[in-house]
Amino acid sequence: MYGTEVPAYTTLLDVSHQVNADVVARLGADAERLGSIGRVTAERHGAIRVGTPREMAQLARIFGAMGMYPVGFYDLREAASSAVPVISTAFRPIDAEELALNPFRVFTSMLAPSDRRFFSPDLQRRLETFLGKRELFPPELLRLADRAEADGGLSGADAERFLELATASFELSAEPVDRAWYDELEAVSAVAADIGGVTTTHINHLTPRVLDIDDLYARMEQRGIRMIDDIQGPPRWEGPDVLLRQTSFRALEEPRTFRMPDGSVEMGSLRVRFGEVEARGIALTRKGRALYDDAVAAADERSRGLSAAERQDTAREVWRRAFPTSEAVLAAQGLAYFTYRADGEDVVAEPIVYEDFLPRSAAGIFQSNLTAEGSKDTSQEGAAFDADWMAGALERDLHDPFELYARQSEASLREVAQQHGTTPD
Ligand code: OOG
Ligand code: NI
Repeated sequence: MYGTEVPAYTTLLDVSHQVNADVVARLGADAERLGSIGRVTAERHGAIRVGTPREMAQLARIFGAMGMYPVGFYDLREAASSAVPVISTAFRPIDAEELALNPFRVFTSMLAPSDRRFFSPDLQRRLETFLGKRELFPPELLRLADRAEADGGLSGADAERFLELATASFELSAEPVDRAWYDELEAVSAVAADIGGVTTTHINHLTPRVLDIDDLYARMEQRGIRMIDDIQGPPRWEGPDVLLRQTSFRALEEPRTFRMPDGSVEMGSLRVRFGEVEARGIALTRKGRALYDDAVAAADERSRGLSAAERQDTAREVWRRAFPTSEAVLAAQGLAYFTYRADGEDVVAEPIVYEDFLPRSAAGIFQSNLTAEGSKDTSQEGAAFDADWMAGALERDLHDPFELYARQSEASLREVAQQHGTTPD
């Protein structure tokens, strides 16, 4: 569906597959250290944006039917240079075997109309009225979702129906867009208009995973596709890949119909949807993450006014000073998560791949479709939202990514200890 709606996505998939095949040809088994080529080829994340806690809770039921649960809390309103009026979580499988079968995550954002930095009380009221009237997901879909989750699956015909209704809910609607309402919201924030300016939701992007994101970036530019200025996240360097590196191409113009203030219908276009690609590295512990956040801040500080190439060089220097250049030292210093397995008398460490997102990259990715900066009143306080609030809105547990990685690592250690007839300390 998404490839039909956004043909450039199909190009991105083609180039991703070429890049991955070349890396495997070049590096052999080493290329698969952070995931089998089968998994990496199938792997995607998507992004969906909704307007209300009720819509978020409904999405949680639909993803729950597919074994995908909310993990992590991201506040994109805080990103210094690129704030967007949303708070987010990501739906994904939470155990390693499930992830191997279904390597799919959906970054899911909810609009925050109560945030005074973006919305006046009057606009908040009209926005909430508009959102309160729309129905994104048909009751039949939600009923099937609940049954799937309760029973651990659906019969063939019901499963087909569930997929049909779910897919249709995320299709770009042909309904005319109210021009005046959309424009009013867009003056505040393009993301607010994308979410609250229309009566439906849609896939915002789908993101394949590549094994060499620098190569992909260069190949897309060679094809004449304009990418955003930077690859977000850590620089390319000789040490281990950690967390997440992401980049995207700019949102493309898509034809849409508009209802004008005089009641007439006109053809026009919107730039909302784009293509993103990512490379994944090792999950960092809280201690490793603190090191990462400090390194990002230091690289930023030293990069002001520099070109994209110079920024990468600067970040690389900062990284060399901050991060160990081997997995073994990452493990020894408790900076990253590993699983362990017994190999004869030896214990072998294998990196745990980072399955989540980074608020700063996410804010940067949101900018891919912000053609114009909206207006934001920085003298105002933001409304308080946190992980507990999100769990309440979703009416289910919100998993902490650090805890999930730590549990996986500890479980593997217990198994090794059992095989060696000792108990771990
Ligand atoms: C989500 C942006 C965040 C990522 O990969 O960090 C994201 C959006 O644009 O709705 O997808
Ligand atoms: Ni994304």
